[in-house]
Amino acid sequence: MLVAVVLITGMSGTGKSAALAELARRGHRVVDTDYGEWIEEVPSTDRGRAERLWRDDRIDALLSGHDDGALFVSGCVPNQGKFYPRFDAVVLLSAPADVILARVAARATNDYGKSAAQRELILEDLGDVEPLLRAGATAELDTQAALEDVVDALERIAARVGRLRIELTQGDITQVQADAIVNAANSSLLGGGGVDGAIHRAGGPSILEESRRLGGCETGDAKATTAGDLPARAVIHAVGPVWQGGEQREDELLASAHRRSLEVASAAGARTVAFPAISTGVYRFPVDRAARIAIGTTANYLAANPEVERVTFVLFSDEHLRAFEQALAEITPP
Ligand code: AR6
Repeated sequence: MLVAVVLITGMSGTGKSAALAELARRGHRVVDTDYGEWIEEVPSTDRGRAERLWRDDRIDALLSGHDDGALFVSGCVPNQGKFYPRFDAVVLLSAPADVILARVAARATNDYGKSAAQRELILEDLGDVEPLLRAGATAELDTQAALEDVVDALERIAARVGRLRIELTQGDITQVQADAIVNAANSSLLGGGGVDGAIHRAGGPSILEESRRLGGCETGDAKATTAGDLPARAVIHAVGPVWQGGEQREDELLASAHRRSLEVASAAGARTVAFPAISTGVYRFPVDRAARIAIGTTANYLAANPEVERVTFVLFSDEHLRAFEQALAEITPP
């Protein structure tokens, strides 16, 4: 799943609680800041009613402590705007005034809006406050739609804005913990030097035994075996292109080797995948160029495939690490 923090805001009666309950039912982490520890009441206001504000320290800890999957936070308080930069999306839930009034009159969970004075305030807020929320929101959803559709849309928003789950590390890929380890193989799939040799040595002979039955692999494709003694579920044997100057579809074939590796890893149920810098050793692919292709292809795949939680590139040398850091910086918003 992506790392994404989404604020769901909107006036009373627009369906924040219902959306949150459904998101929780679907397994997402949710926090309703209308209740409990998140709010402090501040006495003075221009309208003579106590103002309910987010407690900065608590909200700050909530947002900075979240680092896995989607977190949906709901709330509607005057001081929420200062936290907008910390959210990946701010979604306004809205509905026409008559729909809102009918909902608050009918709801059993919350007494707010049952009195004539409160109904008056709701209408006033719709006029004054909702336009401010709209101006700060990155998306708006009309909650006259079925709850299922509203929540589907919220999930799509989280998937779209989620931050990349690509990590870089320097070291030996056979020492890295991941569900699937990608090998930079050759089309015979019968072993070789470099990272291929290291994986076969660390994984033991069963990997080669299985590989023999696969009948080789085209350049740009990938095939899986089990991982032998390695602490992974699978080894994905990818065949990158030999660099021949750049006119022999090398870029396309290297992208394809990454995409196919991720597809095969997904099919094997892997949530975490580790890659070496395919083709940049014996196959002499220029490292900067290979890094951009590897990172770009992986980012596109992850954006469309939330079931893969994390991809780690395990880089052997300082030079490789720097090239991948640069490529990652180029596609990461500041
Ligand atoms: N962990 C992580 N990266 C490594 C490791 C390791 N243990 N060992 C080497 N690397 P290469 P290729 C780096 O040559 O260019 C084999 O013989 C290495 O520094 O392993 O795709 C196959 O059988 C380089 O950055 O793969 C093929 O015949 C990167 O891994 C051929 O080499 C890839 O280097 C494939 O050549």
